[in-house]
Amino acid sequence: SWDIVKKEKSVDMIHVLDFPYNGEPPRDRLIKTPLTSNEDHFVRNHGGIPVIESDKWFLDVGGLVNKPQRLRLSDLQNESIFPRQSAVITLQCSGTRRIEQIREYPGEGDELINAPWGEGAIGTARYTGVSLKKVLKYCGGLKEGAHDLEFVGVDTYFKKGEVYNYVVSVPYRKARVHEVMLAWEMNGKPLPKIHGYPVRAVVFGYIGARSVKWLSRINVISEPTRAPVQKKEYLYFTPQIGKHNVTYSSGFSIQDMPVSSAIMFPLDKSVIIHSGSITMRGWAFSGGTGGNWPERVEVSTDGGSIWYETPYELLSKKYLHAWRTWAIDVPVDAEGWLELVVRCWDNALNTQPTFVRSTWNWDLHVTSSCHRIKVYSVN
Ligand code: MTE
Ligand code: MO
Repeated sequence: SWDIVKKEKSVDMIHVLDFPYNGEPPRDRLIKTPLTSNEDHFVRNHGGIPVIESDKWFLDVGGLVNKPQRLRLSDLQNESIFPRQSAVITLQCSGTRRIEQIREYPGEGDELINAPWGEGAIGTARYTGVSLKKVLKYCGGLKEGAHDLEFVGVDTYFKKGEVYNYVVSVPYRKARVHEVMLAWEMNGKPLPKIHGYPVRAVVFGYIGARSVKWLSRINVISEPTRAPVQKKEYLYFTPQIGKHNVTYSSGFSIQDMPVSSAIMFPLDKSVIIHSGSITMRGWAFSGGTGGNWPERVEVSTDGGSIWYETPYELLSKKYLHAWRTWAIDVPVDAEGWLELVVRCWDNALNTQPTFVRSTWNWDLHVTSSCHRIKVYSVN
């Protein structure tokens, strides 16, 4: 798999885990362009990188559908059967900014699973493929009791001595509104191997974990899958839960990504020599179903007393399921250590928790509190 990493990813990716390979791009570069290049897009893997030949690949669609089908890539790409779907989508791992929760309290989770992500486990690309709803229609529609869609990846991973396939599910209502795509193109190029070649699911506005790469099978089922990734991972626990008292059923399955944001420039702990204003840059994103968007991004240089609204955005709101990158020159008189903060409001007036500790949870998911860094100001 290192050959694939070397070929498909930028040389200066930050390796969050070496095996399974997990990487995020350098902070300052990620937000320079509204669309993330394939080379710079973060990678999150649970196991190895399968190498699949596209002409040998097929997708089985079964379970609670009237006419189960085996589809090849050429079937999915046949536009007389399936119209194309193309959309600009931000994928965000639920582990983004986990490092802040680790600093607060490391928890006792499985470190192979709990990669110590910074602010770069997020990326935005144009994906092209077909809407899963059309594929299910082609399979004769759903049978009575159909409620969830189970996605099976061909990759395997090890946990506590057992071998599993990567399997998760999403509710059918997500596909009903055309927010699940079976994608074979990323930014106009065939999906890179590391991102799921030849076909992956892309689930808009959900945590990245549901967007299964190297897709091999879709089962229509009556309730969320019992597969371990669904039942034992990506659960949201109360702050009282830890390894000593965890019952997996007490956590709920994380699906929608809430509003969040991050400062990508300047870097934490840097010294800034300036003459009255400093530049801040970063991203803001709001997931969910039906499309929420970052409506307002505000920054503070005093830990969150006075806020300044960022004046411009680099990616238009016409992309309902994409992030917004922002930049601002904020006035600064003070010398010495400053606490820079960002917070975002989405169109539904959701905003971010104030501190990391407000939403600390045992598996260290969804660090969506206001992002805070410290810089030393020399005026
Ligand atoms: N699909 C498979 N088959 N195996 C995986 O390990 N990881 C998931 C998801 N799909 C995973 C997967 C997680 S947790 C995330 S965040 C996204 O893929 C990351 O997608 P990317 O690597 O293309 O950025
Ligand atoms: Mo993830």
